[in-house]
Amino acid sequence: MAKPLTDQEKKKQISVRGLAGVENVADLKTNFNRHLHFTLVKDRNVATKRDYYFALANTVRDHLVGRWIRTQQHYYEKDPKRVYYLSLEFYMGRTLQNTMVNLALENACDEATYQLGLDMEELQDIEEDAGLGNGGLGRLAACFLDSMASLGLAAYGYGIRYEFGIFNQKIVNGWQVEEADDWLRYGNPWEKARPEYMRPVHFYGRVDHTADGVQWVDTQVVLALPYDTPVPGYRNNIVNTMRLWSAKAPCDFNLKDFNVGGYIQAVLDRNLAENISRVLYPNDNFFEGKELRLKQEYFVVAATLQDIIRRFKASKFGSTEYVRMDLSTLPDKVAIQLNDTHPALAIPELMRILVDIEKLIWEKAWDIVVRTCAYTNHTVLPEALERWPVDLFQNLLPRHLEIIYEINKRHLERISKLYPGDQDRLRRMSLIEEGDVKKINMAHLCIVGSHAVNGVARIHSEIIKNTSICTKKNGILLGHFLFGSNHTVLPNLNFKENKMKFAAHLEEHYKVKINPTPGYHTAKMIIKLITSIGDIVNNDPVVGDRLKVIFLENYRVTLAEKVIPAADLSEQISTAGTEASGTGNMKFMLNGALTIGTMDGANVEMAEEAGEENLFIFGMRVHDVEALDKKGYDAVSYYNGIPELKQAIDQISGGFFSPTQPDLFKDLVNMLMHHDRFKVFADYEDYMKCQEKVSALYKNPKEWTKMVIHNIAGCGKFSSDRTISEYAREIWGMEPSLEKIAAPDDPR
Ligand code: D6G
Repeated sequence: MAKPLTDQEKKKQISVRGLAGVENVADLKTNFNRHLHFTLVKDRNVATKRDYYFALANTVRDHLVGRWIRTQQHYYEKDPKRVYYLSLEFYMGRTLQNTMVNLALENACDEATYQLGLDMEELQDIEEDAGLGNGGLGRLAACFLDSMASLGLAAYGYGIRYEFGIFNQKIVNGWQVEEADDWLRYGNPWEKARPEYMRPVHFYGRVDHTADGVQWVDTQVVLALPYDTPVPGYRNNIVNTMRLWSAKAPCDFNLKDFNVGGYIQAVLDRNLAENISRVLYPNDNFFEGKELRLKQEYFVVAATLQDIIRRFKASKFGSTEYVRMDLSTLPDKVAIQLNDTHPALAIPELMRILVDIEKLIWEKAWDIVVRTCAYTNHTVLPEALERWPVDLFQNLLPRHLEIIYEINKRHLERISKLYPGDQDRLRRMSLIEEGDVKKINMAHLCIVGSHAVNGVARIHSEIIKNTSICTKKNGILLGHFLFGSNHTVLPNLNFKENKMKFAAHLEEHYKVKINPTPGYHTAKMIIKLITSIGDIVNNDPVVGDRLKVIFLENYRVTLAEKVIPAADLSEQISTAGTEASGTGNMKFMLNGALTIGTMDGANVEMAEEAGEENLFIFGMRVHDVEALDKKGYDAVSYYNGIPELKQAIDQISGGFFSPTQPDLFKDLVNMLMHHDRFKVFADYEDYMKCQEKVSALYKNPKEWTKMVIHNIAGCGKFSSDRTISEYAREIWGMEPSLEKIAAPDDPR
């Protein structure tokens, strides 16, 4: 408990806190004590700080409940078009502060906790981050949910309630070690389980083609149990829903043999079915073709589509005779946004529902699917693109494979009509890639099955454009982040290596195998290199206190909130054409850091908005990179031609930073010299020159500040509210609104 303040300190604090609302404060205190007593079953003699956090969280949550129910009633009443944001990741971070801010309760809660002798910030720090994402893609989904609620859209986030989110990173002797992120250990005050809305999801089995139509039979069933989390809009009384599915084994799971040994084993095996929602794959921009991941992707899609159709049929509009007959008006009332290809199975699954279950003819069903679905592409890196082996599909989702083949057949027929004899084009655009292992290209499936495809920054869309791809530039929650709330977007610093320990933990306890493989070896070595350079630089008497090299352990939403506002210079230095957008770049810009960066991703538009002269731009443009590719990139010639570069590389490979293991970084240097896809040496000289400019300007605070002001002033465009307004109008056919709905009576 915080030390009580003196009267004088108290007076000062109250005047700083301003108008907390005396009545509100008294109610909050009463409710806080009520929750401590009735919900947590504690008194103040035995309550821990965590109990106080839970009491506060529950007190604040009470203010959401009426708004949440009201909003959902309002949607049933008005029956607007609904948008469903399907994502394998929602990186929400913490919820308490954001909720208090959006409900305008922050000052009153601060005062109430203060009067109770508690320190609100200290309590807020107890909340676990909901780390159900790797970085940008997941954080974007979280920002979007918030903006959709603030803009009054009838929106739903649908995903998976992973029991373990992104691992906790520990640095031990300079190396990364992972720890399981047991974020639900103490319970989650923000979610509400809804076992009454449980849905079956089928796997495996075989397909029967009968006179009555197609049937997928002999399947294994796993139940999807929804947990609802409220998503409040900014002071508009709207509370939308994020529904995350958790896997539950059915009661009769594996209970075929009724002898005792069989029974015990069957109960123990329930874990296997429930593994589906056990853990978030820590893959950022990297595709790992594991069956468990494919199960996760189908699990979320199958459960969500059942829910969407159930809600559509229950709506005023959907329950009319005509609509019940053929679902052809679904796209008028439902928009489904696919966050990358991860939920791409929504396309064949919706086809299966419409054709096999609702008995629509193929053409009609296909028209509904395409008009309902839209797809956002997040990366051009080939190693990130999802390409599932056909064999895996054949076994796990045999009916979906048939449907994908049929989609492809019709797609290729169309192309051959448009481009007769163009075999190469057919091969390029096919959903099925031939080769040693036949694979399904999920990006192609999404493009064919959607009415809108968008990239996340202008330059990114230009790179991926070939069909009807448009741009919806990424955005971030501006106001919220400036207030220091949890709605930050992570810069691209995800450290995914050495998952050995975590993998072993999962294997031992849950028989889940994840592959902690060499894909991340390089990144792991880079972390070790950074910490090793830190060891040398930070102990150098000549350098002294002027420079410290620190690798920030366990970078996550809450740490980003501390680091970003403190930074002067933001390094956004991806080789042009490799970073789709980035969102950390925007966040630094908003918080007064200047950017040193390449003309890549959203940097391009940041330079446009703030004026190119107000950023430190260096390096190759996309066309330079392409030209260099044609010519052939030769790292060795840069190494030989630039003495400082040569010295740095020689020090790394010669053991200057790893005296006890001189060869430690040899492989890393070898990669840079001979297999560097990112061609970083080609940008080196220009980067160093640009850093000289940064240093010179830093000595001139007046000029520096002027640049900062231009940057902050140019940030408006990077708001996720702006992004969502564009999605709503141009893709979903919905109109954003800043109107409030009526407030309910808050708890007294
Ligand atoms: C949320 C809020 C609750 C609502 C429930 C089901 O838990 O008030 O009743 O969702 O909403 P639908 O799935 O029926 O729209």
